[in-house]
Amino acid sequence: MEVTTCIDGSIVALAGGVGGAKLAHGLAYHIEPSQLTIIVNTADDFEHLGLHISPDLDTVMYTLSGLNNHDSGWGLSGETWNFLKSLERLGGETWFRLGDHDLATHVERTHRLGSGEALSDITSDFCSRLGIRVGITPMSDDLVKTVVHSDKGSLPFQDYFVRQGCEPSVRAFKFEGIAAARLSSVAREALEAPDLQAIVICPSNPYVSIRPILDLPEVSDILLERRLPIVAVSPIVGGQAIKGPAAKMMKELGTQPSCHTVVEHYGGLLDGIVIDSSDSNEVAAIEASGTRVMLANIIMNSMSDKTGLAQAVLSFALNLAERDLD
Ligand code: FO1
Repeated sequence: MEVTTCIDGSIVALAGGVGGAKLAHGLAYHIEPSQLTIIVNTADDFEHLGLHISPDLDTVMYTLSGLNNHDSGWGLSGETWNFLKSLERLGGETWFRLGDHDLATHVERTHRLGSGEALSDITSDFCSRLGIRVGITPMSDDLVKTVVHSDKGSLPFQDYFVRQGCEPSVRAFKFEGIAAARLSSVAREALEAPDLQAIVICPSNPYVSIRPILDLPEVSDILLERRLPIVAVSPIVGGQAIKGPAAKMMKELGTQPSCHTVVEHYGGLLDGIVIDSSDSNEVAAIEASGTRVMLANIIMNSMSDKTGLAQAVLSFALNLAERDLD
């Protein structure tokens, strides 16, 4: 991975699945590998067919290693589905699609967890074996489980998201285990690093991908203590989610799908937000609430979209640091 921007210090990115992985991929292009840590949501991890699945960690890991499936965003490119077909023949559960190659990740991870290895150590070993040099770490080595409270009752996250295709109307989200969960040590070190320059909140779902990371008890303490620019990229463009159910969730939770709603969700945490140039009509209202806005092309279809957006986010964050936080 080529490093093109000279950043005098380290950067932490908070990420969920596909959108987060894309921006993280762009950031990795500009930052020395040892200076970038991506803290990934694990509240949508679950056990399936006896396997521990960490969907967001795998999406980030596959994307940064260039192995990801570009169409779906999750899983591996060139995947085959023999395991799933054979499972179906035996009457097994096939609603969660595990490809043959992807299966190896879950089997090996589950095996190592069973031998007592921590999820963060397994992740860092997988990353180095896949040639990834930036830090990718789960938010926690402790189990946190997202439960979706909906008009169809309380649902485990993957049941809501994949099995029911985000069809139920959401009322609230609970992150079981969050109060007792500790940050992974790699995540803690990155957030406490003396040379940390900025925290980037990737364009992931604010409710179910970023919120669990922010709700870890230690994270709120660290963010309050450190006077560092926190900059988000909107997952919403033109009132629609770039991918996934974020806009649908906003409506169901009684708000308008907009970049402003993203800022309000983060409740004063953000120093800046990057929104799409087509949403310039939102600038005044967001800035009136005290958050600086940068306009950019935030839809990432190509590698140059990813690196271009990452470059814009980094200069915005570093500029905010110089101007406001001295
Ligand atoms: N998402 C789907 O919509 N359907 C699937 O069958 C599916 C399988 C899957 C397998 C492994 C993996 O790592 C991710 C997978 N995802 C699937 C993605 C996924 O669960 C969600 O995108 C995230 O949890 C939300 O960030």
